[in-house]
Amino acid sequence: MKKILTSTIVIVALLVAFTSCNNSGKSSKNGALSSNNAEKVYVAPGEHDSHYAFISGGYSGNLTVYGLPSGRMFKEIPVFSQFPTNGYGYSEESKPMLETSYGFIPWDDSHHPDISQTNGELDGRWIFINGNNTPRIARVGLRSFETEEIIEVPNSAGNHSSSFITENTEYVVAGTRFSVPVPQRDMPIKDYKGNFKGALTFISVDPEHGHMDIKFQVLMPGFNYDLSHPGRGKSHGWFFFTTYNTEEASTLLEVNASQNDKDFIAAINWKKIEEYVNNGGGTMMPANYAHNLLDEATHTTTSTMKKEVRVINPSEVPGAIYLLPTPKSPHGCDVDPSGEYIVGNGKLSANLTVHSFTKMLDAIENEKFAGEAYGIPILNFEDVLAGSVEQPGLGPLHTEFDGQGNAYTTFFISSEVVKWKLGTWEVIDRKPTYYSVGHLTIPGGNSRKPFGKYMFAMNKITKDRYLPVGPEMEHSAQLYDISGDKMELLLDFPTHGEPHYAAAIPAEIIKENTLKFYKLADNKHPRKATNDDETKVVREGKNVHVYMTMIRSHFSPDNIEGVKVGDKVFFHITNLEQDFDVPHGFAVIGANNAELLIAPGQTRTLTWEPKQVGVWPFYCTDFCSALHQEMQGYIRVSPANSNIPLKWSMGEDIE
Ligand code: K7E
Ligand code: CUA
Repeated sequence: MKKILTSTIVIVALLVAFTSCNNSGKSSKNGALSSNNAEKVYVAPGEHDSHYAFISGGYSGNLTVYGLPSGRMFKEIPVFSQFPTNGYGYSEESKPMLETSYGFIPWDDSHHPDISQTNGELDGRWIFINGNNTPRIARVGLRSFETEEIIEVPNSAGNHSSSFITENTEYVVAGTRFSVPVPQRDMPIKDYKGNFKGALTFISVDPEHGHMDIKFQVLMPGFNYDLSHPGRGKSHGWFFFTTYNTEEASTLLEVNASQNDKDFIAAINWKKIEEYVNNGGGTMMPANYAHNLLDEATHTTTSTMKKEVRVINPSEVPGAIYLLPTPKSPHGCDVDPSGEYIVGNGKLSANLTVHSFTKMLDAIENEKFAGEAYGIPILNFEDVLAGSVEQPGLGPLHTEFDGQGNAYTTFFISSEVVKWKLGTWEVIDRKPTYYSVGHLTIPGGNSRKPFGKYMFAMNKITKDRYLPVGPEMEHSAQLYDISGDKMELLLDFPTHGEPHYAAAIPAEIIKENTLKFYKLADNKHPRKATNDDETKVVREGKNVHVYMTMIRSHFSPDNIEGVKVGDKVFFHITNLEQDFDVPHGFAVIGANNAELLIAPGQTRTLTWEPKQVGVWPFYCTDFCSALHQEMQGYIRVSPANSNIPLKWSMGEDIE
């Protein structure tokens, strides 16, 4: 009896010890409920977050900007989708950005943002992101936070293993998820096997301006190229792509593409191919793809159709391409900061496979091949295996690194993030995610220098995490503190669209360089008006061009007459403000597009086709001053056959 009592007392004492530990707030047991964790994400009013997070918008086609650790959304940057909020894709200056070989495409599905690098470290100049559906790569400037360039990717379909960049931003790489006939042609679907091709596209990036140009495409066997990452450090010069459907099935892929015990990671020595191309190698093939570029001085995008692309068949460059067997339908293809380890996240595999770059080079040198696929050497699984993490969880998708020798892998099916050690492959920690996690991001986690303080997981299913808002919820992200041995859940925050991947970066790398306004003196827009003397209305046949200015709190001109039904009116409006964060808006009744939100110093054009006779108002849409409501004007529309002369004024009546 006494013995039992004693042990009970010991247990109670232990429990008390644990509880008091909890009360001190040091234990992770209370999770996000502990006040200590609340402090870790609290950014006081007026204070700034320590990191930017750029989260892909998935089927919104855009890119959102968040602060960490607060989880506050600062901006949605329109990229592939029209954005009525500011007129992107509606204004005449921005419409060419959405031109493609299929015509004007106002939408896409964006997955993987990646920040430019210098020497393998994030330099914060640009962020690249892929359009998955109509294959495109976009470059967003991180001075203006605007989409500056989009290049279409020919011979591609489902541009998914994109847009990852090499460690000096030499290339942004785009791989096709769906293999297709190259060139496209009318052929039976059942003849897929052996006839379809998977294009891996290397797009060079001009080091000064970031301008993109397709350097070459490698026409690989007709597998699905799912994800990719560049080598870095010792493996710089190589690029790695996961594949699935090495069965080359064209129907019921959930069964037919899950037959092979192992698919491949394709290792591409792009340096070697680049050298071959620089010496005139490869074949120019007819193609049709758009290259859309924003001119900073005119604020205007021009779209050019390119007519050929350089293609390479793997057999042309011996020693440049190898296949690493990887179980089982791998999704993420992640390279650690040292460049030695290549993680293949086999969706259907019990273990997580890690390949060794050094072993791969050895096997290549000793020509230890297990066979070949379409002439591409296949290495032996055992020869390239660095190790595997045994039974870490179910449904691994993506891995990132903290720069301290640890890797963090998401598991979709078991809804968790698992932390494990590179080299020993032991599992160190696991934390649940809510629910069904896809990608995860560590600031710089996709570079040689991760800033391993935070990690956030982007989840596919939100369910009960927020107040219900009908059958569809915004997706949810979860922020963890990873500075200790164990991960600590700090915060849930909603995201927009479907964030697949995100890129995050310490704020100081970007924030000092951001643009406050466009300098009027540098404005080279051909239809600008930089003072009231330059305002005018000009008729060119049925087209009426209005050269207008806006400043707190009026438009000039604000009365216009002489426009007729059947005319096409172009409002070219320059915002004369030279101050941070003073945009004005412009909207006119019955316009079949959207408003314009015009940044200080910028010129934007809205097209309006008046269909009804009358006197129609236009107004500023952004509450810009105490007299914002007074910022309005009228345009008189007369019958098509009228001879009311074209006149305009501001501050006096039209006589
Ligand atoms: Cu959603 Cu990177 Cu497109 Cu995985 S991908 S989740
Ligand atoms: Cu300008 Cu409101």
